[in-house]
Amino acid sequence: MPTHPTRSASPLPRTSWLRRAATATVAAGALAGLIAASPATTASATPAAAHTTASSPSAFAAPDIPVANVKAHLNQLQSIASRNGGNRAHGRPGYRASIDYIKAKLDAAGYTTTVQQFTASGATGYNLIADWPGGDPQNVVMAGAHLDSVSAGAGINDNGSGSAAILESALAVSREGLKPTQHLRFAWWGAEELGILGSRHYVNSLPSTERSKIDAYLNFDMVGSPNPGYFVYDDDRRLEAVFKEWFAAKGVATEIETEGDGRSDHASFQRVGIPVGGLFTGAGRVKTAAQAQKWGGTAGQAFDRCYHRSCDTTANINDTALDRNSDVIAHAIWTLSTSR
Ligand code: DTR
Ligand code: CA
Ligand code: ZN
Ligand code: ZN
Repeated sequence: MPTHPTRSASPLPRTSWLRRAATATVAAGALAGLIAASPATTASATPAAAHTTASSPSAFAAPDIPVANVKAHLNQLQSIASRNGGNRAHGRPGYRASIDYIKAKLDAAGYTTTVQQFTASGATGYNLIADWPGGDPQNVVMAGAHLDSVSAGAGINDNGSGSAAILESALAVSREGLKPTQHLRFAWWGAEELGILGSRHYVNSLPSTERSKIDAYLNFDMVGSPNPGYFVYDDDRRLEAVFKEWFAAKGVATEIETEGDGRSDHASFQRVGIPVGGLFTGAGRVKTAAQAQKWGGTAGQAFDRCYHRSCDTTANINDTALDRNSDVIAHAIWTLSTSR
């Protein structure tokens, strides 16, 4: 993997033109190492005439994300698992069907989608990359979630929740006709449960000139845990603040995420110096009495007692946590992609 110049912990300053002086001009959506999985793999459509621009005040106010829409995606992922042996794991038909579901929604919404193939544990894996046409290709804001489940179950909280939340934000960008100043890119990763392999393949396949254009990668892995906590990644102060300030304005306490350093797809980006942020509502760790005091729920019980189990179904979701996190994800995407 080419060495990548170490980057500062927080995004480079506005005058990052120097960072790219030698950058070859590569269209944001043309990513090295992308292989069309099928003739219909790459599709694009001209988005509806956009009426929201970065200069208009509304560009800074993300819309409310209807949690019912997010749950409808989870219902679809549950049905996919039920029709495909009970899971959506890497290498299994349920995973490819999950990719196809999300890709169809994005193609219809005007995204330029690409399915990136890779091989892991002897099986073909797939990453889905979706670029929102427009924005400065030299300044990319990414949001991602792994789409694969463990083989034990449907993986609705882990990580249908993150996948559905960013999908609904991407669809809201289209509905609103957002014209961000930065280029917006979304990603759904394969084989995270095998060791963060899909996102690792994506980053390894990116030339360093493409990596240097990514100003931020936001990761959402488990954002609807049934006994939720509100944890914010603290890897980058600017990105952390975007989430924390939104929650504070809503009167929701947050804690720094400590369970997951290196345990999800943000690690693939962090290791090459790209600023990362994200949210987490908890997995197998037990909620303390102090945490139950501020967040509600049950002390002495795991944040998600169905973590990596067959009971991780649509019944394993806290709607309030899913709603709040879907809304703050949209807020972060709006804020970070219209900030120049
Ligand atoms: N690696 C995730 C679950 C996970 C556990 N701790 C954290 C912290 C932050 C993000 C994710 C996680 C998985 O099993 O998919
Ligand atoms: Ca909402
Ligand atoms: Zn997992
Ligand atoms: Zn996960």
